[in-house]
Amino acid sequence: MKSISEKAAIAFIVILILVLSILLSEKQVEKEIAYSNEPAGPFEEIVGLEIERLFSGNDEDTDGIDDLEDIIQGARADVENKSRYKDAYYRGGYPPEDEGVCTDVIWRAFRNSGYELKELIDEDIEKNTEEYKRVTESGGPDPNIDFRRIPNLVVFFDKYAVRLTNEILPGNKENLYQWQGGDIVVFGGRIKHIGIISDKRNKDGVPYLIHNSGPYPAEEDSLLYWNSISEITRHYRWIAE
Ligand SMILES: [Ca+2]
Repeated sequence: MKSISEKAAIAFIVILILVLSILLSEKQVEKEIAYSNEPAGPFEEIVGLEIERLFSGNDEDTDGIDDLEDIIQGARADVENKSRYKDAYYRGGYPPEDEGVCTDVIWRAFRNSGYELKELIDEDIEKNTEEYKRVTESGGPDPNIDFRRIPNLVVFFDKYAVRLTNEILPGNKENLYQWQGGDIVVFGGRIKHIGIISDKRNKDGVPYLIHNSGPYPAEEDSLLYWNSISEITRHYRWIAE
């Protein structure tokens, strides 16, 4: 049988252990709170890749805005206009303002920059019909639709625009500098498609795509996605001579 002093000593030790464990657990909570309240250091911030902007150096419609910027704004206007995707043939060539397909984003963007793409393409087709396989295969020029067909745009831009890399390397400044707002991109794989490159970029520096793949035109971070489903076969820049 333990004496009273022994019982008191055991009770004291038990209480001491309890007090110490409570103090230690409070210290741990304090430490965790302090850790979670720590401000993010400079290395934890997500900073987008800065890519220098490039311009054409030409202002065709003399509105004080560079051609490439005008092309972006014209494509963006089609997005804001919510032109419903509708693939149809129109007498006179131009679809109504509230309708369009991917190629309609292109001539609308160019019109905003001071270039009437339909006239330029129709004129070239008239002079050099044999160069346009899509035209010869359909029995000859048809100004009602020729400027809205991707194969014809490719022949035209191959001749009159600057061809650039089709490769996109996320995070690679040198590569992404070659992708500038106002450029034109053609997807020639499984799904034939065309769009305008935006001046807006994701955090890896990959530019957004302004295009109409239905139901409405959009400006979105989908350049790599589109390249994965229908590879890029052309990348152009319109530099007026
Ligand atoms: Ca301009």
